[in-house]
Amino acid sequence: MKIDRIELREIQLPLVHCFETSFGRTTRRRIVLVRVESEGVTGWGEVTCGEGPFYNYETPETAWHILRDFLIPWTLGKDWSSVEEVAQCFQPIRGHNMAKAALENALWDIEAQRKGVPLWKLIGGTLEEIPCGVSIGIQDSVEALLEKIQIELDGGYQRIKVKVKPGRDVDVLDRIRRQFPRLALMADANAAYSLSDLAHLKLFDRFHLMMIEQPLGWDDILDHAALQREIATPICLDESIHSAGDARKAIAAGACKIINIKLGRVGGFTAAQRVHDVCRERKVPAWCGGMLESGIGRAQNVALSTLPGFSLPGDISASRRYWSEDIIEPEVTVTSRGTIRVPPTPGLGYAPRLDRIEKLTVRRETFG
Ligand code: OSB
Ligand code: MG
Repeated sequence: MKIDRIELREIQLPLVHCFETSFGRTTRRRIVLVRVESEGVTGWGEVTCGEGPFYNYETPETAWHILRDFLIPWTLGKDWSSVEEVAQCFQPIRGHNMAKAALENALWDIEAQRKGVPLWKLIGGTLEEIPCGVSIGIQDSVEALLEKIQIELDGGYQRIKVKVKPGRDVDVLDRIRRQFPRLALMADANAAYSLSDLAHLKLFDRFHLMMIEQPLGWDDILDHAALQREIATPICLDESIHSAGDARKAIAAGACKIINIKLGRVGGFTAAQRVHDVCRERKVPAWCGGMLESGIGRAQNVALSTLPGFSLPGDISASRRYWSEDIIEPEVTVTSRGTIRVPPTPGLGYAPRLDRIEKLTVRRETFG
């Protein structure tokens, strides 16, 4: 696989509804796209970081820098024997997994097209219809949240995740449980608590949540293990898991019973497969997380979710929950059963819309 040309673009895309978590509110996404040309085949990848260094330390600027000054010069013009070999070459860079993932995933797209197989099959996927849940941001009022939950349930989604933070947690969950006693419900804290909140976090047990996601420090494992010993609600780690090694250590320490796998956070499909394998060998359920992706990242999440260990509904929902118009054709749609049927066509299975991408582009740089 010879890499002939790479293009970086930043697009700006307003969200249909703003999205609020314990670390802030997003109204418009700044997304860096990577487009790779290799022997006549074009592949796309998406940098999934937030606008600011709050979910993790990456930003569109740091990703652009790492891609332009390191990852692109290291790969351009060379003939690679496999995508895994490229992933291996990225190893010496500490972190910056979302920058790495964007380029690596574009190469997986190319590889799938070249072999004439769907991307999801190439990475070892088996599920042809994947279960979907939604992640609902913090709302201005509990009434607004309850209304949103009802809308998503009417849409067929199989589980509801709500964002919580200190001061907006137990009372909110109590109201949800009163109205929806049997709802498949979970809460995501995005690292908003600490072990000193132990007594308070124990109160969550009464709501019979499927899990609580990342209650403690963004890079912590040990405190989560201490917390898991004290609460019945399964802990799911998101921010803390950057690699298969992290997953192995977190599970061994008893820090979580479930893992959220995000392509960007772990550095691309190669690493995501390894995290998946660690979970599967240890019978720890995994699911695919989301980062408010545009269609390109979203379509790659769909592919990842077909691996057999993704046994719980992911945060992968329809394009129209995020964008008035997505940048892929067809858009990602969800059935009335709350599932996505994966495309049978070779490659990504969703075509990037060049006209729309061009209109949304605010910055561009070409290499090679
Ligand atoms: O913690 O899962 C998270 C969005 C941005 C940053 C972090 C998270 C999220 C979500 C939204 O929960 C998932 C999605 O709908 O894409
Ligand atoms: Mg999360």
